[in-house]
Amino acid sequence: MSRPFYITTPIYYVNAEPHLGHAYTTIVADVAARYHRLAGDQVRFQTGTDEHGDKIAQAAETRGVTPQQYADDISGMFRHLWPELHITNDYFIRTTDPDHIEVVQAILQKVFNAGDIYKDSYGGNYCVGCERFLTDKELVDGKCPEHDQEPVFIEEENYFFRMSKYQAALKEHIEANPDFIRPERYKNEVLAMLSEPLEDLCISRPKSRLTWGITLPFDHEFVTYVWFDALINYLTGLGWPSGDNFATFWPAAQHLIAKDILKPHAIFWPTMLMALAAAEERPATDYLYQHLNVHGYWNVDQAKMSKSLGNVVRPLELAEIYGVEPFRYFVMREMSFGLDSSFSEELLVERYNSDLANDLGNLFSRVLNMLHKYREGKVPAPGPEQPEDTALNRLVEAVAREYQRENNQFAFHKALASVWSLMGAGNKYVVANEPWALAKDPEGGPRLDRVLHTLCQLLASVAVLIWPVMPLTAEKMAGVLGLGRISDGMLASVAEGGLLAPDTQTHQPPALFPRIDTAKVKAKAAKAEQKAQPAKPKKTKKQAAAEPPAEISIDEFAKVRLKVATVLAAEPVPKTDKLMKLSLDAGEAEPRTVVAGVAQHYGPEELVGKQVVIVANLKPAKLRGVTSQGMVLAAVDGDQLCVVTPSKPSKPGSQVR
Ligand code: ME8
Repeated sequence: MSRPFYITTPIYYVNAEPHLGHAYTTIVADVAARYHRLAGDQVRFQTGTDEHGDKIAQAAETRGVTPQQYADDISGMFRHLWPELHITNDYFIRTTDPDHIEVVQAILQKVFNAGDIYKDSYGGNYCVGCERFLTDKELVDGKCPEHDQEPVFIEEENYFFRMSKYQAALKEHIEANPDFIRPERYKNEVLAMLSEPLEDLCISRPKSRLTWGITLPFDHEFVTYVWFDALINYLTGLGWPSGDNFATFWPAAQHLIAKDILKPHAIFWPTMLMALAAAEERPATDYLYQHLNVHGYWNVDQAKMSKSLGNVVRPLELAEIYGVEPFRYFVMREMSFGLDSSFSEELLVERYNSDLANDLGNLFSRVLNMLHKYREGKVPAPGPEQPEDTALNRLVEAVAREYQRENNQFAFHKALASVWSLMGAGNKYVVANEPWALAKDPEGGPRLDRVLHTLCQLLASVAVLIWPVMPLTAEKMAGVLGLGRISDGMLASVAEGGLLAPDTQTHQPPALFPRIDTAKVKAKAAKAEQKAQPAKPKKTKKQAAAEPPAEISIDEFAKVRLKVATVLAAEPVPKTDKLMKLSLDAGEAEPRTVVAGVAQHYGPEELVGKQVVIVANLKPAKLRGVTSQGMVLAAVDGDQLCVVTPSKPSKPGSQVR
């Protein structure tokens, strides 16, 4: 029977370009969607972008464009990235879509009319990064631990959602439905949050402070809080409050997020849904989602991915070098769903060579080459069955069951490990049965038929099972095996066995995953970098400095991000007499370190407190073991050097144009 399945990703903020983290979540959602299609379920998969709020308004201002222009630009990057990664979302939502604005206002009005939204005055610590007020308990050393930033104290009149009213009911629901939030560690985290009294949620911002948001329908002086706006996207995309999609898919809703946004999804959202149900005089279960699936964080080479560290992993760059499918396979196999994982290109290459080139690629070409050599590429009718054939067939059935069990619980890494156990078993079976010896044995014909038949069936099963993760590879395998297209609902046939009819004509196998020569990859990357920067005739440093620069266009100049920064600390870099290590406040979440060649012209005490102008988007570089994240501008007159400073004190982070 076809069951509905609705899967969503977070809608991503448009204040940053898509990176590995966004790609991972969206690939997981895609694998879940494809897996359910393969299982014959009726699937809807939604992703999109979150476009209102302080963060976006600030990012747009830094770029000197309107928030809408800015949002259009970055939202477009997300929208266009997904097909490149073979993502098959059915819908892409933007919180600036007119229908979404209408839905948010309608829900606000309903909850307000029911008395669950009220006006009050509130003072609290607001973190711009989180876009919410933080409780004292959440602060670590007075800072937001997520953004390592001191919150700003804000006191003002605002509207509040009576979240506390639903605390007990939510706790009860989670306890009665242990897989409402999964894996379990996150359920426990949420129950721990709920063991303390919940405060009501501030859900508005006065327009005097923020205009980039949805106006409250009952008070036009305010816009709604970004989370109240964003979470509702999951309903808007289905056409709430009516229509077929809403009726079919909302009862089967599952959300997918990383641990960073657990609280909004596990506490704000279900209590909002309970309030909506109460306003409509319906049971809460009519509105509560089925599961919240929470994954861990990707770190890069053991560190948190961040722009300032310059270690942001761009999915398309990897996909271009290694192929989209190996990239999808790697992230799905490498990360244990729910736990953090560390990304490195070396690990990707290792997995590619061992799992894809060796295990899968070799077994595939080995079996098909034998089939062509001994049976003209035709799948033979099976000869009599022996215990080891039965054992291998049983293993395929068992793997198909385990695969479903693990995938249904979002343990995709386990499902893949289980499929890969078939490759090991297949190879062992080849070695044990020695088809090459059977081919020489005049009596070996029926046994060889059985062995080749069993191996072909195994490969056909593998092709179907890997389809959600590597659809093109799966289709290629299916084409070569004469299985035809892999279609919705095909999963059931794997457990039943016999995907290939006797006499099916197969084709010569292509090399599915040619081994990667790591040295070649490095050379290719270096070449690509060279290509990106047109070769210039080599000049001595002096020549270069003496020559006037060629003309540049305004667009080229616009690529250089110049900012005002205040020197927080300065110290000479050991073992050099020119370099000074500066810690700068450039109006960002964390201070920046910049190494400047000013030590012969300034003492540290002359620099601390001074304002300087920096090139903020210069690629980080290591100077004498210190990573420098930018460059300080200075006027050079012969041997004299003086740093450039704004003529009036300016806010750190101000753009210099
Ligand atoms: O929070 N590892 O948007 P966002 C794994 N707009 N996943 C990561 C990651 C990492 N290092 N970094 C980001 C928002 N992600 C809100 C959501 S939903 C109603 C509103 C992924 O752009 C992961 O899915 O900050 C995480 O939850 C999400 O990006 C946060 O995206």
